[in-house]
Amino acid sequence: MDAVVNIEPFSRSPSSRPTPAEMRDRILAKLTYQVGKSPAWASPRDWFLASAFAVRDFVVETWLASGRRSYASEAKRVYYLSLEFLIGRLLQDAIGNLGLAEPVREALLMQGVDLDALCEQEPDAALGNGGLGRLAACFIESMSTLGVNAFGYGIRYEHGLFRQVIDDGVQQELPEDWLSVGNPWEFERQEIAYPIGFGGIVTGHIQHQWHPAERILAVAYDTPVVGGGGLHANTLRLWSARAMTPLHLETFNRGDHEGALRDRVRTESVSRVLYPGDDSASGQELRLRQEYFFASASLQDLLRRHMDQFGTVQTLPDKVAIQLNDTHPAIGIIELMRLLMDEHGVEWDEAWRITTACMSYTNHTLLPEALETWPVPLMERLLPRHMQIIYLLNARHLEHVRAQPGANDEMLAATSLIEEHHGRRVRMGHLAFLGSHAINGVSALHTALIRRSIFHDLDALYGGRISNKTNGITFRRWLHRANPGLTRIITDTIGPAFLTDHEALHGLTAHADDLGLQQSASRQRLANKQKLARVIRERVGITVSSEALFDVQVKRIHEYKRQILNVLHAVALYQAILAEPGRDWVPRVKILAGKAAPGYRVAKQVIRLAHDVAKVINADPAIDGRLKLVFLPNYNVSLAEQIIPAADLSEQVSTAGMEASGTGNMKFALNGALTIGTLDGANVEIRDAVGPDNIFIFGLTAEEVLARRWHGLAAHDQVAASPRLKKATEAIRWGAFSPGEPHRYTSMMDSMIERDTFMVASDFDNYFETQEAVDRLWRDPVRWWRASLLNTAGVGWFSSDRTIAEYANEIWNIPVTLS
Ligand code: 26V
Repeated sequence: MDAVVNIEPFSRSPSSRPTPAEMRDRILAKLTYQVGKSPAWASPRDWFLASAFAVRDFVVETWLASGRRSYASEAKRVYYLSLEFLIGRLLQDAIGNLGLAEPVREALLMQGVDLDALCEQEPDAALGNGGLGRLAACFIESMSTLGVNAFGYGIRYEHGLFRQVIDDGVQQELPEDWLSVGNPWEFERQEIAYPIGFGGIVTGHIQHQWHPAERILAVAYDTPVVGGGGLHANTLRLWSARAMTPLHLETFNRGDHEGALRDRVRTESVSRVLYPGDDSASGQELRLRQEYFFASASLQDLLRRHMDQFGTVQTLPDKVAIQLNDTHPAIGIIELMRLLMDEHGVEWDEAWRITTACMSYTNHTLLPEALETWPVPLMERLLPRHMQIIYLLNARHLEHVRAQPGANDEMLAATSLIEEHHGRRVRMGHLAFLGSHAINGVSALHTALIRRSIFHDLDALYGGRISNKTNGITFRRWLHRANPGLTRIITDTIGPAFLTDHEALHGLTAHADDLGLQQSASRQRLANKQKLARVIRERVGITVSSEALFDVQVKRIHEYKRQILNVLHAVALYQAILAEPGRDWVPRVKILAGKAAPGYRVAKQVIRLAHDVAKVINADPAIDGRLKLVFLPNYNVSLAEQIIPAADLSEQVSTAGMEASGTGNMKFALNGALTIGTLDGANVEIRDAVGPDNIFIFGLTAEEVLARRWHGLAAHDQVAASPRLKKATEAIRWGAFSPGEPHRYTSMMDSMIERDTFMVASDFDNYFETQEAVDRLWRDPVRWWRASLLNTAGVGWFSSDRTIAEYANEIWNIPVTLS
């Protein structure tokens, strides 16, 4: 097996680098005294825990020193508020960032333990749904790398994103239990706990007082996150809900044993599970409770820290930058106002100045169904004081709107914090905009679109706040660790500078025609593909050839991401091969993975269709292995780390204008996969970075999508004009892939043709032809591998270090220079 962690971009000073023997002693001490096992009886999990504890000691040294430095320097701190942190496994990351790979590997070898196998023991921390949560994880690691003093604030969900099991093509959701093996990375901080109120009444007129009917405790759990180079570590502080009183003793003594615990169970449900939707604002009260719970705890915590050190709230904007990751923590704007006014006696205007100077907000979606709004009655019941503040804020804001030349009712309705159309609801996006001095989109196109659409009117009123911050990914996880082989090859070609300076990857451009390098890269890809082929065989029992083109689409299942386009291509290609079996077809393995939100019926149908189509194609002897379709269940961060380095082709085919950025697209390109994609999200910037000849762009542009929506969406003409599309959709429609239930997909196909909301029919032919262009390039390995190397060389800019430097310099007012 390949070494998972064999690249040491960062060398520790010799005095702080343990020898393998010292490392072994440290691990054995942890095994003995912390895990309580002797080596002879230790299970792989015990070894994992012992190693994690031993590595953690180094992390903690950096962490405590960072904390001391941060305090002494009085430097401004960033607070990144996110309901999701999709951090995945941490051991490899910590080892790699600390530069401890060799001593740890050798130490374990001395005990006959393989580090790579041991890393597999770690549960994948899935405290997030998808892109938004993974971005937060990359960001906190980059902030540590750049030495930006930061806290990530979120919720310590007892159960992360559900485990996906596929039963005969049907997705089942099983609870996830990442904490059951024990979490060696976290420190419980019983003493750091804040009361969080809900409900009740408000008294007072000038000085208001909220008397919540219910109070629960938010208890801190800290995880240190060490940056690349091991010089700085930040804190990921996750809040856990705890009842104020653990047990109602009187009830218990009366013999009502369950009743005695009822309150506690209810209270603690706030941090029990992550919401598994990534598509629609769930109207559930529990989610609003989660949002307020973590926003309030975080703000109380950062205010206390500031007061302890500086003694006055006046200086808050000089010392504190609060980044809202989407609108989920936007109630924090009102909570900060409440704390400043009701608890610190600050006047409204001053409180508003402080709040807006501290807050900034990132928008991650344009999808109307994902734009959060909360029913006014619910907010009034749960957060009565906050609702008062919202009304007052809205009154002042609408006064400003009315003062505009040409102000009218339409303008007032569009910009009000309260939506009046579908029952009265609070618009969290508007609130986040009003309460922030900076608002950003996550790719150039997305930012242009939010300026034009959802924030058009607010931008006109409060201009100059919107800017773009194109997303990024941490190369340490997504290249150095996930693809050590390629990392080694790049190092051998251009030296190690790129390991710490992402722009140095450009140096690879000059070597793109080097046949020796091309061959090394292709050999490495083959090895990665062989590894993935083994995973595929083990998990789903399908045998695939590593020589075939690996065509990969992995992401949440969503109509706008158009996995259906990919499945339709599989069907059309299948039919084409059957029609001309003698042709020299390029062998392809299509690999799909991703979870559907449990309540998202169409997304689950797409998964089922992929399985039905796969069953037929994979078993057809006439195809002779030239086309395979594989759906890998339970996609998560660690599976992504195995899949992405093995991809030849990256599918980024969302309907133009709908994918805010995408970050998987960056991971694939960095690892040398070529992209087939639409001009959507960051694909646009990836095309500019790698050059139009090294990416396969197809489909309608965002402008054209808009125009077509305007002209109506029926796709009869497209289907009639495309024999290929007609044949593929008809086959699915009449049950060729679901003979036991022939009409399983009839309405799905009909709706695509009657109202092609996602432009699948419109884009299909162009997509199919572009896939043919992919095949042509594949037949020319010298050109293919040149393009692949140019992808890796071109995407250095998509490092999250660059993204964080932009946030720091342009939003947080924290000067940061990249190496
Ligand atoms: C909304 C909701 C609604 C309630 C249930 C839970 C839930 C969870 C998430 C969301 C918003 C999803 C927004 C999101 O994930 N956007 C993605 O953000 C990525 C990072 O910026 C970006 O690359 C993706 O294009 C974008 O879809």
